[in-house]
Amino acid sequence: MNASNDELVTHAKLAFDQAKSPADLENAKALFLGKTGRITELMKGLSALSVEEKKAQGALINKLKQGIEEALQQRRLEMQAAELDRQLRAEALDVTLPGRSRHKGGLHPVSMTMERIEKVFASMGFEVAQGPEIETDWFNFTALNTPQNHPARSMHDTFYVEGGHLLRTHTSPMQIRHAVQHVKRHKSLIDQGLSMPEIRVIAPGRTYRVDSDATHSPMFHQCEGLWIGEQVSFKDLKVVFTNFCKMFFESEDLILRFRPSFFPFTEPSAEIDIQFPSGPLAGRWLEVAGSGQVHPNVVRNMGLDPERYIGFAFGMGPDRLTMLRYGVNDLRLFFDGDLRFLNQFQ
Ligand code: 2NL
Repeated sequence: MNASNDELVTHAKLAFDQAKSPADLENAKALFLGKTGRITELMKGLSALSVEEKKAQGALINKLKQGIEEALQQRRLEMQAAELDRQLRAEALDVTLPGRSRHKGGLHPVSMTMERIEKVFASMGFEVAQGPEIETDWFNFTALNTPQNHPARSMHDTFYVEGGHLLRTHTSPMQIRHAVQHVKRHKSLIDQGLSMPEIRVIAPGRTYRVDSDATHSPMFHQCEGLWIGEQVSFKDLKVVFTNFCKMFFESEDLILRFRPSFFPFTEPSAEIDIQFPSGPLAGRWLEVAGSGQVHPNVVRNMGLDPERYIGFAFGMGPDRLTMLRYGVNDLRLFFDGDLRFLNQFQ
């Protein structure tokens, strides 16, 4: 044993301190404690010594080994502490920073109109139908008495998808589906010749047409209504729709006009116009809906006898109603998603 051996622990400490990572440290450890490390070399040297000297030197080497192992362990702990410190710093929160504000969401103005329409019609006993936006030719056109050669069925007017399906061009298919279900549900009553409960439903939702300008969007909204029974007349249509307009526009001060028109699914048919005698919209007739007595062919396609069941239907555009209610002049503003516009309705 000589001076350089005495300094072995100091050298090891230095090497361990210089290690920058746990991998470095393992390499440094091998230099001293590994198979060909300094301590092992010293051990090998013992074999040439006498028993007495082996004992003395062996004890010394063990002490060196212990010293090196302690230095190693100390450095390991140091590294762990440094790593923990680094992690804590990386994850540290500066609690003095201002918080991130959360933007409050809100309903789209057209959704507000849809909810308003649903509420008003619910107050008059109407259910709300649901149904698919991708429809069959039968539910969208054929069941609604729209002939094969009708322009609404052309490629220029309707979005066709694969498999003979199409994007619904109105919400009427939901009402046909609803009516068919209703008739199924009451089949035993009907088969016995008894009176079926009336169908009273509205169908709000998205609809699609090949059309795009300041007043037409390829996707737009519609809300239709249907009332079928044995005594339902045009007078009921007038009452229901007048009530609706007064409740929707929150005004008793408006007049309605039913102007003769044509739709394949109703006969007779009428456009419904309203006029406000006062206020910002005063003096102009505003088209708000199409309507009519449900065509006998359509009643038959619901599974009902048109000699016994009769009723009315109407269809309106919630996008346009929203424009009227809030004085918006470009339909496209509803679908651009510009928050400067949308936030004004919150
Ligand atoms: C319009 C025209 C209308 C209907 C929709 C309808 C639905 C069934 C049976 C018969 Cl299930 N008719 N819907 C009737 C007349 C007019 O809408 O211009 N809407 C904006």
